[in-house]
Amino acid sequence: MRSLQLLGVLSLLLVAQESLAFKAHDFKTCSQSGFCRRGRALSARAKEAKSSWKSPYSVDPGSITVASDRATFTAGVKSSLYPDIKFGLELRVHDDGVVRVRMDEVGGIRKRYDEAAGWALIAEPTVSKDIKWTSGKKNIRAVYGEKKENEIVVVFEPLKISLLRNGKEQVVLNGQGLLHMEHFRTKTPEVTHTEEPAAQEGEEVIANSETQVVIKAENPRAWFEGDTEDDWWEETFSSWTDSKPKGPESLSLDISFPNHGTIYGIPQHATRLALPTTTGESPVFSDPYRLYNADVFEYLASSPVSIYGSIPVLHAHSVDSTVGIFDAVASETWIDVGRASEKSTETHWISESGILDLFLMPGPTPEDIFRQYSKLTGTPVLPAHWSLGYHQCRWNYVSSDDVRTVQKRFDQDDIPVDVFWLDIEYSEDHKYMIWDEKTFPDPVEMVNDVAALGRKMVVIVDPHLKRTSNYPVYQEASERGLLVKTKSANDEYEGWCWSGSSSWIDFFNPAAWEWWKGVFKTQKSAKGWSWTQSTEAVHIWNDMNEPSVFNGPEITMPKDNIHHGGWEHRDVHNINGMLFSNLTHQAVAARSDTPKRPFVLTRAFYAGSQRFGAMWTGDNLGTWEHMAVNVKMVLSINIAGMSYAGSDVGGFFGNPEPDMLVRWYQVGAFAPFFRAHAHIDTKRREPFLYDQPYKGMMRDMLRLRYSMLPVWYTAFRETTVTGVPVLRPHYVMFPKDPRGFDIDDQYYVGASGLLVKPITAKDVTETTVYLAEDQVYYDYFNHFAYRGATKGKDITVPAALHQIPLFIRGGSIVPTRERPRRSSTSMKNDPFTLRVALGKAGYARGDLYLDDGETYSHQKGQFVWREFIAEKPMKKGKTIRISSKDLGSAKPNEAVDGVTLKTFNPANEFAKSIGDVRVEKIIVLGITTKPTAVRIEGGEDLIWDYTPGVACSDKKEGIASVLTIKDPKVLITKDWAITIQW
Ligand code: NBV
Repeated sequence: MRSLQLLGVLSLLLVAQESLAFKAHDFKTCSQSGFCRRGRALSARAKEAKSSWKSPYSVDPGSITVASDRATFTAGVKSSLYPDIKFGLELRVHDDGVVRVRMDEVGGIRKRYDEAAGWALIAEPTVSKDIKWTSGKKNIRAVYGEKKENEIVVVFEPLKISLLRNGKEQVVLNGQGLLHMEHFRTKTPEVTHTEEPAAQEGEEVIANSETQVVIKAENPRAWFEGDTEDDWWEETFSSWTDSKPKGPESLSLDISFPNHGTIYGIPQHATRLALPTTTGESPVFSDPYRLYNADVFEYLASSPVSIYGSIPVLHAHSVDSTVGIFDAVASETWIDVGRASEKSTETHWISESGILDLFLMPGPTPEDIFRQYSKLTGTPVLPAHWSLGYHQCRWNYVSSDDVRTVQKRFDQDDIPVDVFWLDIEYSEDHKYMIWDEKTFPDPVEMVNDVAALGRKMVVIVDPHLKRTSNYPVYQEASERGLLVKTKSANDEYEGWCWSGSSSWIDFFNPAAWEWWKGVFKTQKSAKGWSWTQSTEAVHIWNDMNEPSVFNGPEITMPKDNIHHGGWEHRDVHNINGMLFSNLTHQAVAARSDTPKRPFVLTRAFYAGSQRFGAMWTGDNLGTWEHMAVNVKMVLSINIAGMSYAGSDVGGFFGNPEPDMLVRWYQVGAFAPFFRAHAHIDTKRREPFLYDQPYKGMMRDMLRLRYSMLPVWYTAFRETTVTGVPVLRPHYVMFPKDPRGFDIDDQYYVGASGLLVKPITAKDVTETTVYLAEDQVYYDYFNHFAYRGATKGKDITVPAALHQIPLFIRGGSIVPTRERPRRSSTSMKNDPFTLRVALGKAGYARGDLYLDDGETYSHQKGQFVWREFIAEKPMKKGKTIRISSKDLGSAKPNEAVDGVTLKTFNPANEFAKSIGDVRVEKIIVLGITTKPTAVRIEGGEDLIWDYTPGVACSDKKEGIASVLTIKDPKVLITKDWAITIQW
């Protein structure tokens, strides 16, 4: 009986996978997507027409109205092609210099979707108080900024919008005349789809890919719109037909960066961090980058094809300027990237629907862009501390005893782990939250057994609900009318997914929100079904939320499905997945009396998703190229605001050889989110299953990660305040160094000074690492001091299988906790080690942030935030002073996560709870000669030893001198100073 059921499950899996298997023809290319084809054709006509091309759009100067806030103006816009159609343009300058440009059709026969920004933004931005628009005959302009360095100019005819800094163009909209907002229209009788069209006099037959359309031969708009009503009213792809009841409504816009040769962003694509071109002489990719959240089976390792998530944010970068744009659009969008010259980039954005709602971020540095972008869409949430540990997942741990055994094996081998995960097979018939009693007869006890050792569980909850009367979650959603509807707007949409015939909750419907929160309550509730077979140690994994629909067009929902408010799925597609993780995050937070920080992993995401948890790069392959591109993808998602990211360690598909798995643990240990995961068909590959030396190498990497949890947590603190990402690529660290612009295989971890280059190729024994500055860099493990150069320098470093190239930048102090433990929770009272990596001038600094790691008490001032400084005190002779002081009091409002404290009490309850925690060791790298004494300032002499070697100020390279202070007798929460004397 059991085996028959198992066979059933397996055959369902096979069928599902068969229908999912990546074949290029499962997903549209630009030429198969009507509006993208139209957009590219428009740009081709413009190119061909060269200088005679003129945008038909212009501002009506008489219509300009400056609002009472003085920062906003509105104006009427017309297209000479359609004199009767009215468009409205609105520009406003925010208090941080960001310019918001909105354009919509006015008084049209329908309304364009205008709510994308509403879901992405944290609040309505405040406008600048010192803007003065000056309107002339040809343009309207405003000069602003602290030094009046910024200028925004709107030229009336043809419409062109430019953002300048110090007179230099930074961002130009419609400079190439590709702006086109297709207005709503009624299907005209002469446009008919016929099987065998007969041409009448004055008409010709034009064939497009799928249909044949008869149109009037003389079409004065053809120079701009093309000759055919190409897929205006209906579109077919493979066996699907999109009914397109609203007709054409796409939006095309060229956005140029005349002084920026490199661009980054618009994740998610499997490609380099610095985006390769898609147009021009010899484009790297022939299709534009696509943003259309999609479950792409076995995605390619180098491709502009859209995958699970979309963040329409782009950075344009050059040695003297970084600017950014955020295009708040939720519909399918394609972006062409071309280089006008080595130092100038042209992009062309083509979206299927929605208004134009574009934010121009003036920079001028990458850090400014992060600040400006996170002021709009929020900073990442501070994760629970335990969630920065190691996560062990596979599809699937098959029973509660399996989970217990895996936990035991980790402990037997002293391998640290914090979280065990359950994939879809825990559930009965894929009815999520309903345990399969045969295999998980005692779920609460199982979770308690895991929690008893200080660990958590993450359980998958997919968005597809099995349509069956014995699934209360579906039943309630259906009865309350909370499900996405078909195009008729009356019937529940039914699609096929893991649970067979399924429906999807419409999270655009506010009525779904409270109900979903109720579902996650662990106590019985009178209001509806709740997950009583769960505990507060259970956190949630939201997969398949693109949404993935096995039998849908492009493995997702039909675009003409209807959401709350009557919007079509096409209008909201890229936001849909974010709402699922948003509400799950809220639901998990709301289930406990003392709210605890939820952990929610999402596969689909949008701008703003950083507020709700972590993402991962989906179903990667166990190949070296996927390992390499996943590092770049995690960097890309970091600079787009979502720091909490990682990829499946080991590769989801395939059975990695042990050496590959070791390298993958190195990649994972230096990703913000560190989870091993594997497909159901793969062999088990938990680290304890391997022979030496591999097992030891993986354990070492895991222990290294755990020792560095203070670094990760401190880096996350910073991103919750500044938005500067946890992983920082070279252009972020050294924006003026062009040699670093293309580097995406090495990066820095927060402001810690750690520089890492994970090895992502087989049989490597050494590698080159680029040092962008004249500074000393110490090998983390053997203390070899390398010396960079002002113009940058490549160094060759050892990188055998057990080694990950990891360096401390001179000038940094890195706090770690080095006692091997079985999980992060057992480290709460562990002592710290400080690595003081003296910079070339003999100075170093670092910081450390700690709190209880799981509640929100840090927002009420329950935290410890310390600054460590090593310096030569002036006029005090030959001394180095290493000190620790409280940072929270200095910057209470900048401490963490939306804290608005006026004062901060360094002796708060949390600080007291770790009052005994010591610094157990201080390692000082690069002092010049052997000291004569090391003592606590104003106190006793300390025990130390010294190995001579290269000093921080030396030009020569070699093993650095190391001073080890064994038990400095200082506490982590207290102020102290230690002097090293000669
Ligand atoms: O739930 C099963 C898998 C999951 O393991 C994986 O991580 C997700 O990305 N899921 C996709 C569905 C099917 C994959 C073939």
